[in-house]
Amino acid sequence: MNLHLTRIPSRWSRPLALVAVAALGFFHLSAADPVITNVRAAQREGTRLVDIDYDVRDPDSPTLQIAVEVSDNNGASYTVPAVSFTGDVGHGIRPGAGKRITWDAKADWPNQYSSKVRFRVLASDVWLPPRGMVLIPAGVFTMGDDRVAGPAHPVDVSAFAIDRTEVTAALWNEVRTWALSRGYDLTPGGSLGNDHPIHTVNWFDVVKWCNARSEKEGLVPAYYLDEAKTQVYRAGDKAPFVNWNAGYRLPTEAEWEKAGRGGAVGRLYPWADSDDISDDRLNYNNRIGRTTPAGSYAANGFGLRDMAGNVWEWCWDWHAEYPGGLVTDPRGPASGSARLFRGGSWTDSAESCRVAFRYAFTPAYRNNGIGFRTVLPPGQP
Ligand SMILES: [Ca+2]
Ligand SMILES: [Ca+2]
Repeated sequence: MNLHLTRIPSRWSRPLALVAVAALGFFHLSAADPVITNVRAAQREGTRLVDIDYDVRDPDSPTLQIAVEVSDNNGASYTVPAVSFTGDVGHGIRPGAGKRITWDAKADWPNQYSSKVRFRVLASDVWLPPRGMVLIPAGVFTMGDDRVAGPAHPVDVSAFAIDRTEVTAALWNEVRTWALSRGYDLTPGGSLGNDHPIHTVNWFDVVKWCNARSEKEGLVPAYYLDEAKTQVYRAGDKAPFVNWNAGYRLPTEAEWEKAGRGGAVGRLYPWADSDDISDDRLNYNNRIGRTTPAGSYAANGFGLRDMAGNVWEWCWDWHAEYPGGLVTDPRGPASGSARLFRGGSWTDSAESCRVAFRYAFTPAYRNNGIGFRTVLPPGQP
């Protein structure tokens, strides 16, 4: 543990802080814990920025979650409201030496000075989904509903993360802008504004966009033109090959329905307390006559919004009849003529918004009632 005291330049009328140091920590879970060593901290001269250096090793985890906590009482408690960190902190940090985090103390802790500041760096190898996504636990659920689209049958689904809301126009545009100069052909789509869901995007558009989102974030893309998965799918209308344990992709129909049910059993809609529908639960049936901003209605049991209504959501699968018995991670048939979408839209009836309701159309179809959300397999940095 090192301690550095830094004299603040005189132009600072209320000198900030100082200092330093250290610590380590961990949480962990997989076979080998991450271990943090060699933590050093120093205030950058003439500024209220603090550089926190550390090394972290973990032989069996490609990436880690790193957090920092700040104490102003020599480590008795770590309660300084510090959030303005940049550098090797947060999600997807690769183990290694010479990591650096910078804390903007001016932003978080203005006009403070203390000689009792300590930093604690924490590492976890438990995978957590990125901001805006929810981790859906592995396990069996009952897919289908004999009242809607049956037969109801047990499906075992591996864990996955899924977007809390439909993909918004803002996110669509951010990724599309990045992607257009990198070999992607992506439609502008349509929307009523940045916080509304993107719509008027066909199945090919959204699959390519998933790849663009992955590449933009440094993830391995999910969709390829070739079976060897060397040629990333970026343009044209294809039925791509899939790396199921890579970056962003569409949910399978089973993943979508499991997410949509929110952990509830035997319900018609994504809410657990009733089989009734009402205008305050979702945007449907032309009650409003347009999309609403993504996430305008209450979340289901998994914290997901608009799983019923607003816009339909494309899924991976070609349409086919359900099998009868237990299936594990079903992905639909290898070929077909129509791709599924789920959940109903702002213009559709209550029946279409039931969580087991299935609808499918040619993948080239675009409509102002169809959008999507993405999933991400666990373990992706
Ligand atoms: Ca580990
Ligand atoms: Ca929806």
